Amino acid sequence: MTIRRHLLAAAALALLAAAPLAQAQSDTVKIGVILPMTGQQASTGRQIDGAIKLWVAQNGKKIAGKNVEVIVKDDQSLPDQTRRLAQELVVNDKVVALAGMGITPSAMATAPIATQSKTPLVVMAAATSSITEASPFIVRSSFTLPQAAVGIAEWANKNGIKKTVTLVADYGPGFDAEKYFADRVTLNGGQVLEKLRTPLRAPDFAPVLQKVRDAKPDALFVFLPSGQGAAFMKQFAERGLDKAGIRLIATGDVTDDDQLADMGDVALGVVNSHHYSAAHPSALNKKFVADFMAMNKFRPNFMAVGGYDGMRIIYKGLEASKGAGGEALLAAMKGQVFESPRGPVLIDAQTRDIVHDMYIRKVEKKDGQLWNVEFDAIKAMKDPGKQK
Ligand code: VNL
Repeated sequence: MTIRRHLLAAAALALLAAAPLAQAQSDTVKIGVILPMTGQQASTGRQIDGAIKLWVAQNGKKIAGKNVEVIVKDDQSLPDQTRRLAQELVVNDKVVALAGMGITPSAMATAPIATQSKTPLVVMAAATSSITEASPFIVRSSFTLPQAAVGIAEWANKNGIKKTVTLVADYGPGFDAEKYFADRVTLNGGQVLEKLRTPLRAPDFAPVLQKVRDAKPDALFVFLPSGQGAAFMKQFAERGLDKAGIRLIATGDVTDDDQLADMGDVALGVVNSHHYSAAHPSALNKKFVADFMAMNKFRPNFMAVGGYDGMRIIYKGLEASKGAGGEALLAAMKGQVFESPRGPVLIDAQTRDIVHDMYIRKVEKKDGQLWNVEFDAIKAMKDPGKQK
């Protein structure tokens, strides 16, 4: 009995203590960002975190008269952690929006929390097509693998590449890349000799590269998540596949701007497709790259742009909703049209997915540095994964 009374008193005290706090908090809108700041996908976390800092420095911490607070949590790209952190951010911190999501399994683990709590979740990195279908509260600022894979498949068909082998990371975005590349090249008369996969965690490229060598395709198509490109390129060169006349084509995840400088000349001439290049020749992008590098001391990649644009979607959404979350914020995120450092962008109101230009690029050296130089584009591309 005494214990019970004691507990009740403690609970009442806690509530009392929370009341003025809750009031003070109503002047603050919180945004909860979950990123892999450590572990295998740390480069993605570092890029998005750098972009968020830049966005806040440029756009301030006040929206509709309220203070904005961005809370960044590290999930080490472990989906159980992502889910736990999302729950804490919603229940304890009362965030109006969730954001981040370095890999597809993290986004999938968080989707039910977004739905149940009616909290908009802005996916800034993960890129499996089906993510936006996992919750009506998900909005995507990154891209989709079907968008990237179809772009390079069409280029291959038009450029005399007949026989291909595919190599992808063995999970959601890899399955999308493999399927949409293979479907498109075969539709246009090309051939896929073999479909190879490597594990997301600690991949070993040696055995699959031997299989590629034996299959003797005209080209190898590769998708690997951001951060694995440099290790892959090194092995591709060490095993002499470039010398064996096997052309390398890829999604831009592999020729990641963040790692391109470390890849060396093996990357030269690699044709790939993606939605963002640090060399995109617009005034807005030049300013974005210069400001990002001045602040963070490294080159922004496509992950940084997903983070930057995701903040734009949240900020403009909150301006329209006057700081409210839930359905009001979600509605204000849908249908946004704006110029991104990547080019023109639309958040499709129906699918909540991103519509943008998909560029065909070639790795070239300029002023001693490697860049993805855009030379063609498929304009205003919707996610082919949604057009079933
Ligand atoms: C994903 C897709 C992750 C593309 C990536 O890098 C990437 C994903 C971490 O959906 O998990 O480049």
